[in-house]
Amino acid sequence: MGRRLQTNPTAERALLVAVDWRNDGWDLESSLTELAHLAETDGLVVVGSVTQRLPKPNMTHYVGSGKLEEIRALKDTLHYDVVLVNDELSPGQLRHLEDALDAKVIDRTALILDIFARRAQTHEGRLQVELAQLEYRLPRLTRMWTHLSRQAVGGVGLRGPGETQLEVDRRQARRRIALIKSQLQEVHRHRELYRNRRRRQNIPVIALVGYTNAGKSTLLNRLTDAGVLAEDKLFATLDPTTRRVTLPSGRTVLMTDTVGFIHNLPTFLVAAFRATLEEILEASVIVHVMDVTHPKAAEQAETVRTVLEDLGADSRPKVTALNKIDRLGDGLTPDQIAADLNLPPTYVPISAATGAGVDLLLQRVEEILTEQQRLVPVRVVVPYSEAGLVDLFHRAGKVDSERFGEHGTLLAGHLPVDLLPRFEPYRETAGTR
Ligand SMILES: Nc1nc2c(ncn2[C@@H]2O[C@H](COP(=O)(O)OP(=O)(O)OP(=O)(O)O)[C@@H](O)[C@H]2O)c(=O)[nH]1
Ligand SMILES: [Mg+2]
Repeated sequence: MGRRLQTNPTAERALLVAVDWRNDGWDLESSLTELAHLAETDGLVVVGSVTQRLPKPNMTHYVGSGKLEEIRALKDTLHYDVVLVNDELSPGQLRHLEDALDAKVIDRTALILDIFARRAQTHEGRLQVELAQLEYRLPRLTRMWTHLSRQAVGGVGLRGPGETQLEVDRRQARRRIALIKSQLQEVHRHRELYRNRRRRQNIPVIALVGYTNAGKSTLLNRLTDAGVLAEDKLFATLDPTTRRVTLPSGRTVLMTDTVGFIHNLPTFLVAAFRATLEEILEASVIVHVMDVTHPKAAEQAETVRTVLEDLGADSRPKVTALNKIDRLGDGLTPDQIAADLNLPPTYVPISAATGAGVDLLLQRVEEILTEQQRLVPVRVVVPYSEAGLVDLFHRAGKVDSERFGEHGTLLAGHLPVDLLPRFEPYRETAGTR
């Protein structure tokens, strides 16, 4: 399983530990390969793996006691420094496991957070990661405290793990969380201003979404000289990048590359990145980039669908880019893959690496945009509290008549298809005049 890069002698040695208990379509092997890939991305060297089939993880130390012994014994032969657990552990499991193994234990969530912390470059990205880290650590502060006292470091504040100190730590963490949240609000206010400006300019936004490592950044780089970091690592991109792209007709759109998705992404992490991900909701078209050469392509696509649904973006028009076709061996065609995946016919096979199919993809995007901008007749009564919508109607549509009624501004005219949902609550029905 997994690649075992043994190049860096100072790198920490990690033992992967996984309980096989989920029935979500991911076999243990693929799940472990992904964990190994995450570990390598974080600079660890994977020295082995231990697995166990259980109906569900052991409440106390994740694996059963026999396995626990086995893992402990492996320390003498594998000399691991870190035990990497394939699930998110409860604070209790984490503590018991560390005590039993006398080794550093990192769960999948902490590993992903660690990678995120390395990747975050923008002010917003850093704040989001710190928020997620604090929320992850808050319930686990007890562990960190006993950990320190066990090492008998001594010194200030370490003379006996009193409840008081623990409370101080928790209070500090909560205060910091509140502070970060208010700073993030400020950042989002700015983002909103920027978004409004963008809306006024009426430049359509195309969002690249997909599982981590699918090739989103490579595609953006292919289409522009974005210079976004693209590499065979998970979560290479954390901060969104937006670039202008020219479509075949010469028309300009904005294309945004965002953080990749992964299965079993902890909900608080999605929550921390929500604002960034909500950029996707602004998109006129979503391009779902898939790595068709991945053995778990179908499960990855399912993850992407679920996250989009959580974000409320599942109704946006979507094109699926079946990427990395240059790596498809003989025999398997993109059409067969699409059929296996039950994809709607709006897919385009591409290679972001060679550029094959990319023009067709842009053409497809353009067709959707054109359809969205098709004008349809509409009558609405916009409440006076929603003056912005009246403005939008004038800007983006064609107004035939405008009246000021008891319930709001009555507008009749034509609107582009993609704006209809925003006016839906105010579509005129009998009796609202
Ligand atoms: N052979 C081949 N490799 C590709 C193609 N597109 C991307 N890759 C490789 O796949 C790896 C991941 O590409 P990225 O563009 O970083 O993927 P991403 O979707 O941005 O990943 P994250 O930012 O981690 O979510 C890199 O090693 C790319 O070189 C392709 O069309 N063909
Ligand atoms: Mg990327």
